[in-house]
Amino acid sequence: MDKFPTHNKKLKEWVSKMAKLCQPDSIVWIDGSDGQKKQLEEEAFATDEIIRLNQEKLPGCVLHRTHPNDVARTEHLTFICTKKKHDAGPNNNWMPPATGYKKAREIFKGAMRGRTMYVVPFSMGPVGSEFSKIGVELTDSKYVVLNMLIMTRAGEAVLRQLEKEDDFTKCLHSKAELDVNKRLILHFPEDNTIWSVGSGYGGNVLLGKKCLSLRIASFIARKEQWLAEHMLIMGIEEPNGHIEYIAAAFPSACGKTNLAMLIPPEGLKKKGYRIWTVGDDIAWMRVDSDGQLWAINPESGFFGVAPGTNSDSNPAMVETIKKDTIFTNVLLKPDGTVWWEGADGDVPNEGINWQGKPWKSGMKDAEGKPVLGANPNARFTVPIKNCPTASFRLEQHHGVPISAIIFGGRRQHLAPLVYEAFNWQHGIFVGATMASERTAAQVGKLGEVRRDPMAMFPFCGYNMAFYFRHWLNMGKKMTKAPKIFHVNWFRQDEKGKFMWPGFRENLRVLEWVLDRCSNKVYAVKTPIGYVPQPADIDMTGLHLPGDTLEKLLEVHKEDWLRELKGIKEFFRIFKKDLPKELWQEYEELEARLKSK
Ligand code: OXD
Ligand code: MN
Repeated sequence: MDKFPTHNKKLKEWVSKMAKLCQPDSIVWIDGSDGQKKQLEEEAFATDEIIRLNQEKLPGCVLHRTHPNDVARTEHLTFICTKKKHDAGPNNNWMPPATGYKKAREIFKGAMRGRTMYVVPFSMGPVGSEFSKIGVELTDSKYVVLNMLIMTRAGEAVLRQLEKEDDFTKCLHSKAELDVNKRLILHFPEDNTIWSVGSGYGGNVLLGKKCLSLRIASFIARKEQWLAEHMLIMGIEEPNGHIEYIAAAFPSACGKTNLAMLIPPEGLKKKGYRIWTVGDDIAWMRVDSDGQLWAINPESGFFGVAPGTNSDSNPAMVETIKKDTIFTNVLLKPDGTVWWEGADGDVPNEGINWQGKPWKSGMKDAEGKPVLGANPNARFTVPIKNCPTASFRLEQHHGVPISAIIFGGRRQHLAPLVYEAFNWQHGIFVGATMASERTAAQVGKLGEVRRDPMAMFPFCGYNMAFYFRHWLNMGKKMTKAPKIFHVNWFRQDEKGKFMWPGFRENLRVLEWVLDRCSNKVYAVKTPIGYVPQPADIDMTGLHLPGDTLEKLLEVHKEDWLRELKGIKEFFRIFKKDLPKELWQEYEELEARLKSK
């Protein structure tokens, strides 16, 4: 057995036990040094696990391709293993812990033979902050180690912290055979343990992200009275230097990353706003002694979707990924740079596509469908500190105070551009009834509504009815709770055209949100909440035809009455567990919609 660079008995025993199960040829402890990272990269280049990109044009950048059957999170293979099924709730796949361990043990047994087991001690949040949680991931993938070194604070400093505190999430990962039939992503919140086997895709294997920071953390957060949320965090600096911070939850692929680092539109530039990015995916929030909600981003990197990222949709990200980036499943160009559908510049004539096959622009498959250069879920992994809008408070142990919480979804007609909840309890109802409609880009019935409360439906590590109760309770702990809003960037006109340009123009809506937080503007009371008066949205430099803005803000009672049916159906899946306050909000909304 290799030497242990730790005195932590629990850690030593666990690593030994897992090594006995997986039988790696050797064990390497990750110290977080540049030298060790370089060595890992060299080894991975030698086996083509990663490919070195053009170092003049993309310094420090590499490319990785995952197995073609392993390109996204596999929710149907993701389980919460609690003793009681009721604790996992109707929102999760469930297995008893003993069954989960048994099934996965079969796959883990000997899975690391001929491989190295890397021990990655990592901290979610600044090392030593009261907000932070420690995990240790054991993995046989160099790609995972290299990603963890970006996405988390990993290495020596965390081991030192583990000499002071004993508590850590035990994360075990093996690629095993990358066989979809032998793939499981198991969470054991009662044991603070995650076992992931048979996958090499980020969301399934970077265990600090969705698995620890959302599923396990949400379970812990309920016990410890804080919130672990699928939210971006951004600061909006006014010309006088004052910065207000907001947290916002949107379902996956609704533009959180773009919003978190937006560059003000031309028309608003003269006002002197600056955006500071704290995080693009996850927020951990606590009530402090001042009665306010304070947030940190537990991650230290972005794991963003490449397709569609360009100088229009996200100029700050285009800058960010010019160096030190791991690209996954994008097109490799002949000059050793990369491309994806919706990237800047011309479509390249040729390259090697995400499956490692020769590719030519305009190529069609046997059925006449376009062959993509990049996988639609192709990603980049990059340190937040590369981002020109990175907040100077990223390393502050205390985080940032949150003035507003924004929920959002993708609704073609129903929801207006923005509205404000009447109060905390009503805001929880707004979050709990969040939904998105399927677009042509997704498999399934067009326009079908998928409920995704607080954007946490795939990530809440326990019964979501208890989660709603927890949110309601958190409101009572605050003397100055954030105001809650809902936005919809995706309303369409009769012809199916988006009415709002989105992207950087969204700052106009955030400006109204902040004005409401500081009681600067009046709003119109409607049955669903407070809606802006059109004149209060600054439209300088943005011309929308005719009465588009008025239309974007309209509340159609008939549509909302229809929506109530969907809400009722959804609430019913939680049976008696659903907090009565949410039914009360439902009834009050119905009454408001039915009154003249
Ligand atoms: C997601 C992600 O799927 O952030 O939500 O990757
Ligand atoms: Mn996400």
